[in-house]
Amino acid sequence: MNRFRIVALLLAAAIATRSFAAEPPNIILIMSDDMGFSDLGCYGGEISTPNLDALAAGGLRFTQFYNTARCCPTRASLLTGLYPHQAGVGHMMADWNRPGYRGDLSPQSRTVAEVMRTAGYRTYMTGKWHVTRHLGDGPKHNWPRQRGFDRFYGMISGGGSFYDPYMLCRDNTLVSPFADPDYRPETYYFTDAITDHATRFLSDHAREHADKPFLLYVGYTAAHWPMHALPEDVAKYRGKYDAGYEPVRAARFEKAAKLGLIDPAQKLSPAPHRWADVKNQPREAACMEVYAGMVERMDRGVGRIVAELRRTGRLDNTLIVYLQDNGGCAEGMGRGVTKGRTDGPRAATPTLPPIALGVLPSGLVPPQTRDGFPVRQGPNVMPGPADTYVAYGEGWANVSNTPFREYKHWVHEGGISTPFVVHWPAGFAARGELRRTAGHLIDIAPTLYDVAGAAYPAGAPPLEGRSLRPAFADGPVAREALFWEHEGNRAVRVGPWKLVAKHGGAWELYDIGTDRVEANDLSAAQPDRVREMAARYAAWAARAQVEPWPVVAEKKK
Ligand SMILES: [Ca+2]
Repeated sequence: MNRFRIVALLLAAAIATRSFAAEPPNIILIMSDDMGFSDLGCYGGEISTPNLDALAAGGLRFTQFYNTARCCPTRASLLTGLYPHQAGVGHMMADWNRPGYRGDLSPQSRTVAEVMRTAGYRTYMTGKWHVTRHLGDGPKHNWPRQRGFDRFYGMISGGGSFYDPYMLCRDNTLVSPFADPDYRPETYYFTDAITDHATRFLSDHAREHADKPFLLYVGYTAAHWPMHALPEDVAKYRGKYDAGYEPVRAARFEKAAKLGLIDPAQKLSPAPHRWADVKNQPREAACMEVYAGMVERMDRGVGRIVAELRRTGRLDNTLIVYLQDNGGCAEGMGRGVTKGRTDGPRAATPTLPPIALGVLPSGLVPPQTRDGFPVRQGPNVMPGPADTYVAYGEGWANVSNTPFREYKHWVHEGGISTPFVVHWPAGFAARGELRRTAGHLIDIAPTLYDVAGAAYPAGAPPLEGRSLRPAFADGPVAREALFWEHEGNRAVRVGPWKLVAKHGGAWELYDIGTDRVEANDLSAAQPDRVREMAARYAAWAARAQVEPWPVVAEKKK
């Protein structure tokens, strides 16, 4: 046998082994911010989201996937596979010196990045972090690089201007968006900056680490307030929302039912506002036009990430997951008369001194733009540009959450229900199918460790969720119960049954299988079930470091 033949045989053997050994998939987690169940086209919405729709068509959509109703707790849970209080982030970023409420990821928890690294993965993150109270000059033990990510570009804090983001950071260094030698776009817009860095990390990976799998976590801030969108993105939606909430909600209901995502036998939840009662309808319609533009820009970013995977030959064996961190947001940021802020149109010329490009933004709601225009808030501000800072309001949040009740903060279905799109051509055969098994953020870490063959360290707090991999093949995912607590709003779900209460309110009992809009409270009819589920909730709350709301801060010694 000559040398060439031996080499050829060895090569053939290597190729054969390669094709039979299941290579661990690359993983991309994409999470968007403050969006509702029905915003995406593939979940019933009218907003154009062809790229996420394509992932859904080529993969799976879960119909009953849950988050934890708020930014920080969701991110803490996603990163650790624990309930948020167990990860030290039971509320937001304040430190109340109680184990469940440190405003900082617990040192005992292990992030997905830390664990996936031990399985040979390279780890990248772009976008919103929001799981530490230590911003700016504080200690960085809970910044992305210290919690397992090889590279990071994004926002350490939880929100800010899309044109001049607050606490913007590359790896371990805060940067001004306008004085960053490594990134000089023509127009700075945070959603694009997140996408540009995601694709940059992917192409660098293909060039420098082609032998390793990767984990990429993309935390878009679309479509969290402020309503900031580029004019060309808003233009497409001009006039589209002039008829108000009701027709959009009805159309979404009909489409989501047709897609099989909701049960048409159920009714829409009650609407909080009538369009006819809205005083400034042009401004209100503009809020949704801008929101839609923000979502579409984010979707285009997803398309660019997918294109980069395709270009580098990695699309087939990449597990892509898309979800949202909480339901549509009814917060009133900048919508009413706001002290010290200008309402109404912009002045013809700047009225304040400009801010040097190298200076870091001074806050979540900046007082002015770089070029000297005061940032306007109030009931007459038309949203979109950099010198405005308003939310889209309760009426549209209710539309986003069609057909469910309540919003971000609450643990009724409108607060905690999210689309969950899974795409992994090499991982399962199903295309465009729905999965009706309930799932929760706590399931994501175990799913990743399952598909990657990563070992979760024995000494770390036990994972709370289940691998969803059986559901990819339409099998069952066994579990006893799911739990929620945020600001005293609380819930437990066992099978189709959900026991839920608002802070200070009595338990309500619903059969989610037939009544996911939570219209028909069965608590009076089934007191035994209420008692049994309430006891389960109490046992979980005690185990998971949940404190009664409002949490009383423990004095520091
Ligand atoms: Ca959020």
